[in-house]
Amino acid sequence: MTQAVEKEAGKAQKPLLAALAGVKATRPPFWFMRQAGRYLPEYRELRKTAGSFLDLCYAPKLAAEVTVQPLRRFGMDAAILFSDILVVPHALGQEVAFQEGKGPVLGALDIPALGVETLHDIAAPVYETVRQTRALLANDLELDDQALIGFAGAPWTVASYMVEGGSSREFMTLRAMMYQNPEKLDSLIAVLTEATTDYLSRQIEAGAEAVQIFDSWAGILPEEMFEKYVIAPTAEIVAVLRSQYPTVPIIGFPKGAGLLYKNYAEQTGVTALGLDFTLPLDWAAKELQTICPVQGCLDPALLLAGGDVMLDAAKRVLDAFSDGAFIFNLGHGINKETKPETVAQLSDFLKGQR
Ligand code: 1CP
Repeated sequence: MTQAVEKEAGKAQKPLLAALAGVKATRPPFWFMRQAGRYLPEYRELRKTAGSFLDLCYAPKLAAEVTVQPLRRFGMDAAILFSDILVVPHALGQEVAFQEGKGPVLGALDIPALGVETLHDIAAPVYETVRQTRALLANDLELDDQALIGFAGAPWTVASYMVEGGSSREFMTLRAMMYQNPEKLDSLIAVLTEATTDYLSRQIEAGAEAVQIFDSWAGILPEEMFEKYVIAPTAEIVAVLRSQYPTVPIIGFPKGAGLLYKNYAEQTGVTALGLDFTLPLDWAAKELQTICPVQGCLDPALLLAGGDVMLDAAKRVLDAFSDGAFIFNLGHGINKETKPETVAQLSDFLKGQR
C-alpha cells in the first residue's frame, strides 16, 4: 500500500463531507466560492498559456492544476472543479465566448436545436478534469483530506444567460418571456433540467464527492415564479441524483432568495444550503440551519478590506452558526481585486479555530 492509501484506509470522513452529513465541528471546514481564478498570480500565469477561457475549461491537465492551486497556497478543505456554468449551453450547441473585460457573450438561442446528445462529447474534458483532480488530491499527502466539489448552474440561472445573450442587470427579456411566452421558457428549462442532471451525474461518476448547484439569479423572482423556475427544476435534479447516488451530498445556492430560502430548503431536498451575504445571521441559524447544514456567508467585499474588520465579521459568522453543522464560505465569489495575502489571513484564522 502507498502511504496515501494506508492513510485513506484508517481514516475518518473528510471534514467537508462530515459537515455535509450533519456533523458539527469545533473547527468548521472552509472553502471559498471562486477560490481559483484571476486574483491568483499562478492562475494568471497559467491562463496565458491556455488560449481562451473556454479552452482552459476543456484542458483537463491545466484545469485540474488550476483547481488545486488555491489549496496548495491556503489549505482549504475542499477544491471546486475549475470550469464554468456556461459550459452547459456551449456543450448543448449555443455559441459562447468570454470576452476580456466584457464577460460572457452568447449567440442566438435556438431551443429545438439544442442537443442533449452532443452534451457529453463536448463536456467530456470536464469529466476528465474531475478524474485528474481526484488523482492529484489523493496522491498528495498534504491534500488527501480535501474533498472535490463538482458543480453546475441551476436551469434558471443558466437560462438567464442563454436568453439574455450574456450578463444582465434587469433580465427584462427573460422576465418578459416568463409571462408572454411561458411555453418557450418552460421548454428551455426542461432541456436544461435534463442536461444538468446528466452533467452532474457524469461528474459524480468521474469522482466528484459533492456537487453544488449555483442559482446566482434566484433572487429576482416573485414567489410563484420562484416555485416554478427555481424550486421545481432543482427538486427534479435532486430527486434523480439522490436515487442514483444516495450518499453524494448536494449543496443548493439560491443567491438572493431571502425568505424563500426556507421554501427552497424544505422543497428541493438539497443536502445543504449555500447562504448569501444578505441574510440575517440569526434568522438563518434559527430557520435554516435547523433544517439542514448550511454554508456561508461572509461578504466577499470584506476581503478587499482585510484585517480586523474582516476577521471580526468572520467571527460573527462562526458564532452565529456554532450550534449546528456548518461550512465556512463567502456569501458569493471572491472579487478579482482581492489580495492573496488577505485570503491567507482569513484561511489562517479559520484553520486556527478550536
Ligand atoms: O478570464 C477569466 O479568467 C474568466 C473569469 C472566470 C472564472 C475564473 C469566469 C467567467 N468563470 C470562472 C470560473 C468559475 N465560474 C468557477 C470556477 C471555480 C471556482 O469557484 O474557483 C465557478 C464555480 C463559476 C461559476 C459561475 N460562472 C457562476 C455562478 C457563481 C457566481 O459567481 O454567481 C456564474 C454566474 C458564472 C458566469 C460567468 N463566468 C465568467 C463570468 C465573467 C461570468 C458572468 C458573471 C456575471 O454575469 O456577473
